[in-house]
Amino acid sequence: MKSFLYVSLVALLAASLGGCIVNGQIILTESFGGGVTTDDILNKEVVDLNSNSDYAEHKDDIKSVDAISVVASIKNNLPTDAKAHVYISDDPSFTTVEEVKAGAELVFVSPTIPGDGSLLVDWADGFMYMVDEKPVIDQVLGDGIFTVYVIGNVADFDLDYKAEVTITLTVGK
Ligand SMILES: [Ca+2]
Repeated sequence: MKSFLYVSLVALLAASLGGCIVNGQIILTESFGGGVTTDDILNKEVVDLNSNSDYAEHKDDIKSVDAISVVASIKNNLPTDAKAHVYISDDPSFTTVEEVKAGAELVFVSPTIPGDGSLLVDWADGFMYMVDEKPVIDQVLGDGIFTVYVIGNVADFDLDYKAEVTITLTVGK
């Protein structure tokens, strides 16, 4: 009985030590060069998380997606107040607002950007504007490749944006 207990404790200790070595949290940061997006010429960007070596190395060992936050700087080039709506999709072919709304998934809605003004979404509260994390989580757990579309919530929009998304993952075997 005693030796059995000893063996069990050793096994447990080995398992927890092993856990310390192979489990951990990693933080992926992806920048969106962005640029100007208008109702006439939509800006879109294909993201491939595999270009991040931490993601490529651990993508098969992801245990959970723990947090998603966004830092963004957005300038409104028109006099009308607007919000930026960020959509993602596996389909990189959309070129109109109608196609994006119909075929992509809305994940982020910015606060109002005043007409002819600008807005900064900082790291501390960027997560609050994620309206749906699931499509992003699905991409992270999937192939890591998706297209980001940014549109305005008004008929005529002209937004100049730059953004960075931070995704915190727990990985382990
Ligand atoms: Ca994908």
